[in-house]
Amino acid sequence: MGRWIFLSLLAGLLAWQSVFAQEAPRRPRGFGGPIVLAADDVPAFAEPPKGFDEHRDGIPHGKLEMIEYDSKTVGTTRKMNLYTPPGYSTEKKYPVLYLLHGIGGDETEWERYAHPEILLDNLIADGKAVPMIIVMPNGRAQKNDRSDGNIFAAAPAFAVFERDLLDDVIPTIESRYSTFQDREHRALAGLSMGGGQSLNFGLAHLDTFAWVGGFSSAPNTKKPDELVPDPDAARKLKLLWLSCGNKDGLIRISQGLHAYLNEKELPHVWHVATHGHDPPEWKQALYHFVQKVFQ
Ligand code: FER
Repeated sequence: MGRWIFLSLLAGLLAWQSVFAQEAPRRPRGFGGPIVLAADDVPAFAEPPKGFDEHRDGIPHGKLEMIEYDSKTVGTTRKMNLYTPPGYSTEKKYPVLYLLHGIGGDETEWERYAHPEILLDNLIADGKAVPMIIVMPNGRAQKNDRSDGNIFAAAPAFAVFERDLLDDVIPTIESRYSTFQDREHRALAGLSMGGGQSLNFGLAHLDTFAWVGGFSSAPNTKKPDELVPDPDAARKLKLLWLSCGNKDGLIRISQGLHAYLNEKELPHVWHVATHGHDPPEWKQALYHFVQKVFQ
């Protein structure tokens, strides 16, 4: 008898805790939200192998550098972080992945969160990713593009970045580096706010990008029928990628687009790993994404 009272008290406590856990905001603003998982909200890929994110001696290494460009859109000189693969040579041409950061980030965020240069050096050495250039620009297209003060106040500047990317960033890269210059050799992906940007801009410019990925996409993501008003036109994508952690209070945004794409029978990757809205999620998403592009 005592055991049953104990168990029902425990069950009651756990039930209250889960109600509380769903309702309590985990972040200051906007990141929360109930998480309701569907049967197909599961990983499409296994966890990366041990050591995938560790620098290896004895393999060729690429180069990371911070470069500057003049932005007509913003009217300032802006920075972007850039990875060139091992043995980069003007005798060859390379595809380019444009990789966008989140609302609190800047051009250094991907390097800090995921070390794309380590992931790529390892994958290229193992023949699992093609040598590519990775461009990590600053997606906050305004004169003060630092992530200080109220980071949500800069949300409109993340929409302005569409013009900076198309008119300033891409022409700069393609004039300074030895790149292919067609849609099949440009990929656009990003995390959270940058995931929303990638879906918004990539799906609106199917002639510019053939590979588009939204990682843990934020509420800046347009509604599914605005993103993909013409599912047949979007069939020319080589890859449409959606991923999100199953503990991420923003997952409803990716789930909504996934459901719409299923309804329209538009092929896409749906990868739901067991992370939150956090760097481990984005590191493994990038690891898998870069193995799917340009090949
Ligand atoms: C919001 C919640 C989160 C939002 C943006 C975010 C624009 C972005 C999160 C991120 O980039 O990590 O309501 O509105």
